[in-house]
Formats: sequence, C-alpha cells, structure tokens
Amino acid sequence: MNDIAPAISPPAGMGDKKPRNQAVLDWVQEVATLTQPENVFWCDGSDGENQYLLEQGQRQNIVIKLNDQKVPRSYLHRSNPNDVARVEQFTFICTPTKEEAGPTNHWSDPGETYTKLHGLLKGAMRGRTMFVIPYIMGPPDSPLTKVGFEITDSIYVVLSMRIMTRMGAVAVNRLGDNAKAEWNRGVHSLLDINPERRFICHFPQDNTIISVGSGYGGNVLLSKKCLALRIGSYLANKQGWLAEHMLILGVESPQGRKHYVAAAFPSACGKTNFAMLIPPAHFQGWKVTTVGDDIAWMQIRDGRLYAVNPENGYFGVVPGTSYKSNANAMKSIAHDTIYTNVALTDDGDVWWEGKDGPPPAHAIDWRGNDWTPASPEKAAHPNSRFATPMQNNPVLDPNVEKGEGVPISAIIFGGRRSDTMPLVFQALDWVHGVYLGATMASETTAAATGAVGQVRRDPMAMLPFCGYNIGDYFRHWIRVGGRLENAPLIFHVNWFRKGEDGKFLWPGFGDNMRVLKWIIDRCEGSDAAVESPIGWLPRPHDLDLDELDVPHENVIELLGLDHEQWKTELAAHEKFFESLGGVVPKELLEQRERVAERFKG
Ligand code: OXD
Ligand code: MN
Repeated sequence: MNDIAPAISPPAGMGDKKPRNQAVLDWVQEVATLTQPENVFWCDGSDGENQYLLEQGQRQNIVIKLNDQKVPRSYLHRSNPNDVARVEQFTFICTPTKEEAGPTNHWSDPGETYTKLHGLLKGAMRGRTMFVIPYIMGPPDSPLTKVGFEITDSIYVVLSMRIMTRMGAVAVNRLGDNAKAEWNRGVHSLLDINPERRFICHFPQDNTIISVGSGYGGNVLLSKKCLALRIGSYLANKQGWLAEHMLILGVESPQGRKHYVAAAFPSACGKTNFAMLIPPAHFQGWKVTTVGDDIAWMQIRDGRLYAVNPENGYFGVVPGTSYKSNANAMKSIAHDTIYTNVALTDDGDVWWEGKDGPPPAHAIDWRGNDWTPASPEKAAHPNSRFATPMQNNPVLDPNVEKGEGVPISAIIFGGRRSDTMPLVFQALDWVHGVYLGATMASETTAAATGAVGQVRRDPMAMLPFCGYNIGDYFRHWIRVGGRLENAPLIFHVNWFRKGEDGKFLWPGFGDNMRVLKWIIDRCEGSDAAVESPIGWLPRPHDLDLDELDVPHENVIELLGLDHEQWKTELAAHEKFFESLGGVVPKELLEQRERVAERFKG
C-alpha cells in the first residue's frame, strides 16, 4: 500500500479556494517555491472534496474501502512498516536557546534546523500535489481557539485532518484578512519515508512546525501533538492558560448533579476508555459523557479552571477495543472511520487482537501479508489506530462545543504501575498535586518507538509533549494554582497494580466508576478518607464496592502502602529531579522532603 502518490488533477471548481489573508498566501507561495509541487490544492473541508479525495486515495492505493455492510463509509490504510509510531528521538524543540527547551526535550538550533529542513524539502513535492489545510483547534466560538494551516503532500493526512479538526471555511473566516493575526504554520512532507530523514521540528517562537519523512498520525497530523500540545504548551505558558495531555469527562449523578474531570495518563494507558466509561449495573442512573479523549486546553475564569477539547475526533489505539472493554468506542468506530494498520478480513471487515468473537480463519495482516490464527505475528500492529469523528460517540457531552469550556472539579494523574501506587489517593493541596503530576511514572507502551514495559517518569504525561523547559512548566502550574480561588482537587490513580501472582488486582474499565464516584464525593465535601504520608487515601469501606467481584484482600492490597516500595519510589523521585539539572522549583523539592518526613513520623 502507498503513502506517496503522484499528483491528482481535481475537476474545475475544486481545490481552488484560496484564503484572502496575504500572510497565508505568501507563506504557501514560499513553500511551493521550495518544494516544487506539480499543483496546489486549497482544501475547503467540504463533503464533495472529501468524497473526491477518498476516490483518489482508493485509486492510488492509499486507502482501501471497507465493506459498507460491515463498517459503513470506512477505510483502511497501511503505513510503511518502518513508520508506525511517534519518534521521540527525532522530535525537536528549536527554541533560540537550549535552556528554553529544557532538559527533557531534544533541542536543535533554529537557524541550522531551518537550513537542514529546507535542504530536505527542496524539490520534495515534485510530481506531487501540495495540499493546504486550514483548520481550527477548539470550538468555533472559544477565546482559546487557535487557527492553523497545514501544508502536506499526503492525501491520508488531509482525510485524517478532516476527522481530527474543524477544517475549511471555519478557519479561513476566523483568521480573516489581518496579515498580523496569530496562526500556526505547519509543513509536512513524506519525502521518501526514510527513518534517516525523519524529523519532527517545532519552532515555538515562530509558531511553526516542520515534519518530514513520516506518514504516522502522531508525527504528521500537526494539529494534535505538535500544535495542541508542544506549541500549545509554549503559548499557554506565555499567555496564562494550560495545554495538557488530558481527557475531559462529565459525570452526572442520578440526582442530576454534574461534575467535569480532566485526567492525564501517558499514551496508551486507557484515556479513551476512561473518557467513554460505562458505569457497572450497580451504578444505575449515573452517566459518564466525553468532552475529549486526549487533549485539554484550560483557562481561568471566575477563579475556576474551564476546559475545552481542541480536537474534533479521536485517534485511538485499536487493539484491545471490544464491546466488553469499551462498547462506546466500538460504536464510535463502527462507521465513518479511518483505520490504520489493522488486519483486513476476506469479507472486507477489519480485525484486531482483542476484538469480540473468534479470530478470522484468514486475513491480510497490517503489513499486507496473509495471516491465519496460526501465524506467529500479530494481525494488527500493537499501535494500530482509528481516526473517528467525535460526533460518532454515543456519549458525547452536550457541552463539547461550548466556547467557554466546562468547569473542572478534579484533575487526575495516573500511570501504568505494577506496584507501589495505590488504586487512588488525593493530594493534600494544589502544590502537592503538582508534585504528584511532576513525579508520575508509567511503564512504556507501543505508542512510541523504543522498549516497552519500562518505568519512566512522565510528568503530567507531558514528557514527549511539553514544548518548553519542564522546570518552567512546573512553575507555570504552581502559578496557575495561585490564581484559582476554586481550584480543582487533584488525585492520582493506578488501574494497573498487580498481585504477587502477576495478575491485575483491579478489573478496571467500567469498574473505574467506583473510583470516580469517590473522587466526586470528595469534590462534594465527603470526609470518607484517611490522611496518609502520600495524601488522602480511601479505606475499603469508603469505596462503593457493591456487586464487585474482587476479593477483599485484593482491595486491601490495592489501597495499601508498601513502605519499602515507597522508599524506592521517593529515591526515584529524587533521582529524577536531580536528572533535570536544577530546574525543578524548590516548592516541589520541598514536597518530596515532606512526604519522606511523613513516612518517618
Ligand atoms: C496519542 C499518544 O496518540 O499519546 O495520543 O501517543
Ligand atoms: Mn495522547
């Protein structure tokens, strides 16, 4: 299957809607002069355009149409096998000084990097069509919303951006014709999809992104990780708001009381599942609704934090998704979806490990090879993905388009930890909560290239996504707390703790509602908790565990503190802070000492 494709020749009246903004026109001209495309296609995001590009995509073997009876209006794309995940080692923050990028980012000099990238882009789109995608991040009438333009030579990127962002006239109109208005410039070229010429570079001071050599979503849908998180966090620090790697969900009690919660988990730790949680039968009348599954932009209003989801769709991990694990995700991806790197069945359906029902007797795997259940390889890549519009979600929150955002009652940090971390606990105050976020860690997954299963510190799940110095980022968080009269309460959760037999102690999925309920109760003033050295912990009877099929001793273990493990954990926090080379605010260093003191006392 292809990523790279020759130029298309659109019919008259298509691909010719140039915006009026002179700054955009000049920039597109500049990039065209450099990359030398056969033609320029100005996207307007319309249905007709999408249909045309889907047809061209099929003709050029970039997407395969799936069986309309099985998955209506949906397509499969297979990426180059060398290009299946984000590439953190080739992701750069190109601030004028290395200090601005800080100790957790790969930095490169902006001048040298522009020169190198321009060299790679020279003539790179010869014989190809250059698409110009106008889009906005955020609801159309939100003060937080940002305009972006992405140039790309990939039809797959255009098709995916139409799902993941609000694309077309809405962006052109919002930008208007003020040549000085703020907007993000994104340039993407597949080049020859060679890992040796793969660079994802951010120039925050110029509000510019250049991504070359990859076709994988996280590297090339420049709206998402690049703009909404890396450039977004840089702008948020300057402009006094927060751009976070967080889902946003609403939870409504049977009495109609509603809270919104934002939660940060590292990649592939179940954010989409949590954001679409289906409460167990025992929680009849409780409703969970999704505002966003990956990114939250939050601003302060009236002393409270309000969040919007800047995206328009979900780009989620497919394997493991089933009616049993996440029926709402299954319904969301049952139509109008682009799948990447899953298996294709003989009847034109998609299949992946963990899907309901038996595996197909024969399929074509994600590499395009014959596959049977006896094959040693996986049929779907572990990081295979769906891109689906949020409107497909049966539990989409009614306030998702609200420009001012939704008020956040609680912030949750969490990671994938086999030991040490209890099921849930609450920070003693905001700065302690920032410390919990700053020291959170998780076992690595397939969402990024590299070893899987190693514990790595991932502050606020932003390690790969913070577009500036992590010490300044922590300081920004502390400062934001100081401006909040009604700050969200902060919690830490861990769905992944294992017993001595190596099995998960907690069932997760819908039963996470039991933890969410305790969190909401705490937000409403419940005193069902005990103070511990690490913060407020529920006792087993503080959680609603009715009709839960988990032995009581597991619950005790899930809520327990193993002092030896915590000694190791606190030493790891110290080592992590030290590894950041003196940028960590003293408030957080003090927090670590206080936890250590509380363990002694
Ligand atoms: C994602 C990620 O794709 O975090 O959301 O990697
Ligand atoms: Mn993510």
